[in-house]
Amino acid sequence: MKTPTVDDFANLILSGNITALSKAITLAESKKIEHQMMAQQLIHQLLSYTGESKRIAITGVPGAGKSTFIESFGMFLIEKGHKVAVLAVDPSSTLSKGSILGDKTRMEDLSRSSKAYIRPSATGGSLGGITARTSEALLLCEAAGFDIILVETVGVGQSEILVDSITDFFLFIQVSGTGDELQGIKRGIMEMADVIFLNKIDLYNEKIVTDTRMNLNRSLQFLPSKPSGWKRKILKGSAYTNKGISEVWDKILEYYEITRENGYLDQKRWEQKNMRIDDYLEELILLKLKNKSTIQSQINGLKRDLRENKISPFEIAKKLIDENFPNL
Ligand SMILES: Nc1nc2c(ncn2[C@@H]2O[C@H](COP(=O)(O)OP(=O)(O)OP(=O)(O)O)[C@@H](O)[C@H]2O)c(=O)[nH]1
Ligand SMILES: [Mg+2]
Repeated sequence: MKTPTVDDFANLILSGNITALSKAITLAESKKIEHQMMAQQLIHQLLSYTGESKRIAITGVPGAGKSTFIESFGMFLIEKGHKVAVLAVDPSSTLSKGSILGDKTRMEDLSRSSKAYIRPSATGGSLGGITARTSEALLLCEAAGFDIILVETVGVGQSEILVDSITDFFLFIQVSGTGDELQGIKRGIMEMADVIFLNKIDLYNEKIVTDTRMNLNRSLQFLPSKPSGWKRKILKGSAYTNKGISEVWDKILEYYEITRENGYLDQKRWEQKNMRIDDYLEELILLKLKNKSTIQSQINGLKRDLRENKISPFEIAKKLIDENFPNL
């Protein structure tokens, strides 16, 4: 069989072919430069078919119910006629070797549906790398006709900043409970949240849920208002029983209406695109440097001085840049 050209590939993706989509994402994630370049050619071909989806971040501490929520929410959206892609981002996955996110056992119906596509965690050496890879996967999913992209990440630190830089809307899943649990939520995450979904209300009595909501509301009052003009909302429900799922969707639709109207959505996406330039600059410079055949011998030549504290690691890096890119 002849090797598919970029054109063949692009046409398959545009026709919604999932095998081609998966292959394209794998190419984009590959460490091999020729694979990455092919993925970039593809993305170039497909760019005019991207940008139409709703890009939604779903985060929360481990066990909050993100995957269960995505299963219920995803099926709800499919019933409404949407096509849903789920991407998982886990910056720690290079350490833990594999990810618990994008866990298909929690998304059984969704993973069986022809209207859904689930892609477990992207791996990548650097944070910038993971962001770039996930945004490439996102664009490819859009070209394949997915109009809702859910990006799942675990809310424990830097990962949600990363995810915020590729999505439009930020949903934070929180378990109902006592005030103690709330103190565990980082202020930064609360600031980013557009909707906080108090999950698992089937497990708690109404008073606990109401108290949690009140406490959360109080904390929200101390946060600066969002540049989108959107006021953070707290909703409650259960990913198990589907309670509250449609309310989340209503809020998301409201959010898009407001931010399309006031220009924030365009502005945010524009800023995100500009941030990607920085990601790629870092990556390409590093790649160019590492591909130079003389680089290793240059470094080796300086190692003795490094060991003897005659030169610092910074000075070595600077020297390499200055010598290899004299015009920079
Ligand atoms: N009772 C109840 N249990 C829930 C609900 N949502 C999720 N769970 C349970 O909570 C546990 C964790 O759910 P997951 O969906 O895997 O949570 P997660 O946030 O994706 O977890 P990680 O991917 O490990 O970060 C599972 O045992 C779910 O069955 C809910 O609304 N009610
Ligand atoms: Mg999960």
